Amino acid sequence: MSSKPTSSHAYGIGIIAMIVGVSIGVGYYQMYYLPESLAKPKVSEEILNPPDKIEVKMIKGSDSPEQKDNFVPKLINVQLGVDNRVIWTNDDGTPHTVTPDKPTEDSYSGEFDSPGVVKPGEHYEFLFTEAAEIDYHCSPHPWMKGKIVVTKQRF
Ligand SMILES: [Cu+2]
Repeated sequence: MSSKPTSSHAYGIGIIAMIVGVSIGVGYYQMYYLPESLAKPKVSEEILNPPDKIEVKMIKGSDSPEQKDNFVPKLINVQLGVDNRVIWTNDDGTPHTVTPDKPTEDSYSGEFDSPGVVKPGEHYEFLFTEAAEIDYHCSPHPWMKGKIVVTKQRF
């Protein structure tokens, strides 16, 4: 039997210290962790640095509506963590754009849309970080059409 008055006093201080500690923790979580986690989604390392990439060419003569092929390949199947970086290169002699049929945004990379035109010899690059299905075209040449299907890794 040893219930000295000092031990219950120490117990009270312990409780107060714990309450202070928890509220500092909650405050820290709300001030720093929460805004940061809301601003940018967590994206895995494999998706941020995929081992492979996909190249789409805007081939010569794409500016002609008579020509069947323009964005080559027309349909691309993108796998997150494998080849989710896509590069469009303009091999034609006319400026083109990569424009989604309807506004499309990736939560990490932002708006999918080439800023202005892609001049001959230049390219537009985009890192897809989430599943999506996007139909796109070239705005000065609406007969130029392509499709992107982004899926999760299949294993
Ligand atoms: Cu074009």
